[in-house]
Amino acid sequence: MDRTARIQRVVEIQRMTHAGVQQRRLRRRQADAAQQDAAFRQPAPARDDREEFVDPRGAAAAEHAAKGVENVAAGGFDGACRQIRVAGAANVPGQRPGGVVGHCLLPPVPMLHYDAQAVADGRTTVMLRLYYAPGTCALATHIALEEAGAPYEAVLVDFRSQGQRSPEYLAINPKGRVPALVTENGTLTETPALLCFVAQLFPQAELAPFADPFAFARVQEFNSYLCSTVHVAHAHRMRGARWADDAAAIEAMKRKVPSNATECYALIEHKLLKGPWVMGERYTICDPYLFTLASWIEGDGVDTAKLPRVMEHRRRMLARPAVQKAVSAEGARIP
Ligand SMILES: N[C@@H](CCC(=O)N[C@@H](CS)C(=O)NCC(=O)O)C(=O)O
Repeated sequence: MDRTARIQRVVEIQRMTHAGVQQRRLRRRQADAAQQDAAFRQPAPARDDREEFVDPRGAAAAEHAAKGVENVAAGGFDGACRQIRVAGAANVPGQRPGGVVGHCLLPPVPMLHYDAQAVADGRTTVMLRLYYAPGTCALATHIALEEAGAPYEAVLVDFRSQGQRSPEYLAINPKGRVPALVTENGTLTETPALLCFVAQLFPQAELAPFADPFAFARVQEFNSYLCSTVHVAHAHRMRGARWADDAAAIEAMKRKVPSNATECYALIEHKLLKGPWVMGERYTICDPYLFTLASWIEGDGVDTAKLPRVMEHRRRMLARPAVQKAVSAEGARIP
């Protein structure tokens, strides 16, 4: 065997070993996912208002399982070489199957495999599942999933019947809130975390500047502000009972919403929103989040005439196909 042949043989052995490890990891993850899937696909109680919790794909999935159709997954993160490949070109326009579509500059993350074509064909149930209620903060993640071309399904949680507090939903998200994102590795909550997860999982969509620690910290800074301050200021309008039992105190908190929200949006208008997108020239995961929370400001009693840049950002967002798709899928009303 000459030197070239020997090198080729070594490379081939390494490739096969790597593939074997990947296969075993994949099977383990699929078993975990199937277990979790089975738990929340339990039939809903015989109550009409709980029907939203019956996963529409449940029947199809059960049918596939009965036929022994295996989940097919062949793309995703390659933790070792820190590259991201796609199995099918379906969610990455212009990319050939198996092509490297991006580089993950962060430490290797657990492998996650999604085959958009297999999902589309119904050969697999391996996908992301977003629990949402229309027009809530879950819209931000919904938009990000659309922007990323992610294989996902959106499952409605019916707030009118207090679905977020039903035992079925609490089994998925014990916080009793939306959004919740069910992944192969477990269920994630908290919008900034979900947005970051989507951006990292689909790096080809370039939804966050992962390569630049400072720029990425700015993204986190902005989204943390929306989550911990802006959203909370808004929540005092309808969810005052979280903080007080006394009716007068709840009313007092409600009265404070317009001034608190106005203060938050003045800061965004004058200091934080760089334009045209939140972080400047590049669209990031800050944009769907701002868009979502800013769709509440009229209801919060904020004078939108004083926020021309925030309003322009909202219009700019509405022109994006991904935003239109998520908004119309939810039937969300954007003023
Ligand atoms: N910090 C959480 C907040 C989640 C949250 O409060 N969601 C609201 C909708 S915008 C909700 O589910 N409310 C239901 C309730 O309070 O019962 C996040 O950013 O994801």
